[in-house]
Amino acid sequence: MQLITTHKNTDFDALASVVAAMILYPNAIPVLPKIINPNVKAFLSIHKDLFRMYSPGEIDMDGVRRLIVVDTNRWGRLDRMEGIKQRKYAEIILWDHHLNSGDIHPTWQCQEEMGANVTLMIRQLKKENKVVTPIQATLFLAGIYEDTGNLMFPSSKAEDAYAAAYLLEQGADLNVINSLLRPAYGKKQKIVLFNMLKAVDKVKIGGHHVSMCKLEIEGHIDSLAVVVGMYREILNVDAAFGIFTDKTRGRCIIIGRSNVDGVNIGSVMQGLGGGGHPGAGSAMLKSMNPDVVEEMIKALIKDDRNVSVLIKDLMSSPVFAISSDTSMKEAALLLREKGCTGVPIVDNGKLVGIISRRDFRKIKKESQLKAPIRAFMSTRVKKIGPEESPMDAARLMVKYDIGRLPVVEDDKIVGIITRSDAMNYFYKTGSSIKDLA
Ligand SMILES: [Mn+2]
Repeated sequence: MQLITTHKNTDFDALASVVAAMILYPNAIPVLPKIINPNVKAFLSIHKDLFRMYSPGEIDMDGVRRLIVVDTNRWGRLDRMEGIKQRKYAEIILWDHHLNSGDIHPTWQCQEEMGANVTLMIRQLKKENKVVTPIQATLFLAGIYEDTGNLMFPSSKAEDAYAAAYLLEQGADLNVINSLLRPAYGKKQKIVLFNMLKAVDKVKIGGHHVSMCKLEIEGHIDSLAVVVGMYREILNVDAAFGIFTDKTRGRCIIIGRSNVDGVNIGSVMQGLGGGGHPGAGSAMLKSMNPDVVEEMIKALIKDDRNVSVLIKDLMSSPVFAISSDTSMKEAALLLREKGCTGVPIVDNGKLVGIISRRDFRKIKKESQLKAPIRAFMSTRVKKIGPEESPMDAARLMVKYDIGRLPVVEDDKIVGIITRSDAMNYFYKTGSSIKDLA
């Protein structure tokens, strides 16, 4: 006997992957965990006749020769598959788009970083010339949209978009997808959101604005993830976490949402024993003090940031600088010679100002060319620290319309970052974009 299964809290990507596996492995029986996301449950109850799913209780696990696992690489996320884990002779096939280390060691695997797992499986369906019906295409596309945040999560790949286009060609119905993915936002959720907004706590971690909210809830509340997503959007922070303690059930649910590369929710949640993607994820802990959970999250974000790019990695150094007693004429010649539009002014190692081409417009008489630049330079210099993020630099550049930011540590200039440095980082072009300053 062959089984197909996926992770608990089954979402659309997981269900889509199970259905795709049913096409690829026509003799395998699909088994879903008991706990399924509410919108997936609603979809299945409407399409019961089309997608016959089994529960682990209905299966004689001793007869399983082959297990096909989709959308997770950890035994702990499967439902009642311990029997197969223990037995060594079952063949295990893995389809997964999470690159984190799992404890499922498959006989064969397709494991690749992708926005949605079903994208990997669509690649195989196309390769084998399998027909995808409009209903299957609709489900697959719901999986892609949900896991990639409508292709807007930074984890989305070009292949996800190609797969989405292919599914639209196969007749995926966007009206159905809209109603499937519409968040279940009702009265209960509204109360939670209002309470969260009353208890706002913002911190800055490694250049990112992060909001943590600790809240007590009573009993199960659907769609807490949707509420945390709305909370993040309303506060307009880079990342938000909801730490929900449910005393009646003695557990703590942690849900995170992020909009930036520097805060990877998936790895934070993995550190808490849960899982997810760079943009979204969750974890469940047994009766934990929420203050401790908050500290753990902060530490995990900091840990993770060690591998992400900071200003000090992008800046140029040493910095070409001139002293404030340089004459305007000399400064103009130096700027032309170096081909730059501005230069920091440093006296005795200290940044005292910046002179840029536009400051030369202040010159009214020729005699002023002999004056020292200190009379014309801008002294209110916007600067940035070496530990801040490229996004922080980009924000300052856009807000103040400046092309370069001196990087300052303990009053000393340690580097300079230009608009093109920041642009090259964001577009990962590697080639130089002409300085727009
Ligand atoms: Mn997935």
